[in-house]
Amino acid sequence: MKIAIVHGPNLRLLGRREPEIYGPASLTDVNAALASEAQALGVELEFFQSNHEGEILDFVEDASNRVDGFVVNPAGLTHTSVSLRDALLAVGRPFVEVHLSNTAAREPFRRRSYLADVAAGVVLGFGPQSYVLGLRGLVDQLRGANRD
Ligand code: CA2
Repeated sequence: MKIAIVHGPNLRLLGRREPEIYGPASLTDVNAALASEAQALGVELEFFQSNHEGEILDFVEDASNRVDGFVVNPAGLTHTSVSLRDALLAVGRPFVEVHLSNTAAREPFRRRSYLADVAAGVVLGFGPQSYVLGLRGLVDQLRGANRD
């Protein structure tokens, strides 16, 4: 099983700016935590980060031919991007939306997500662990562990 991890705009700044909101871990640290969890789960990962919406849409389309699902932190695109929603729906692979911060407890505009209602699940507010929990949930679901 292979899962793509998608980091949206500005997430490469992690650990270097606004640690009071996003914590001290860098994007490399987040990816290392995911790689370790993936090894324990016996799944393969592919990582992608871009500051450009179109590049993310192209990646989702291309990667959908080789991955079983996506763990996505859409960053600011969460609150704006009908196109990312359309791309994720179009490729027909399950995805989990994850956020480092608890977006429900921040500015009102961060409460709206264009992706949450079509996601397999959403994890908010646990820092890098949000990604790890999202990966676990997605893999469980793909393996059928959550079927009624
Ligand atoms: O909490 C999250 O993971 C967010 O997706 C982060 C986005 C924000 O727009 C969402 O509302 C919630 C911001 C990503 C920018 O990342 C930075 C990291 C460090 C310093 C500055 C920006």
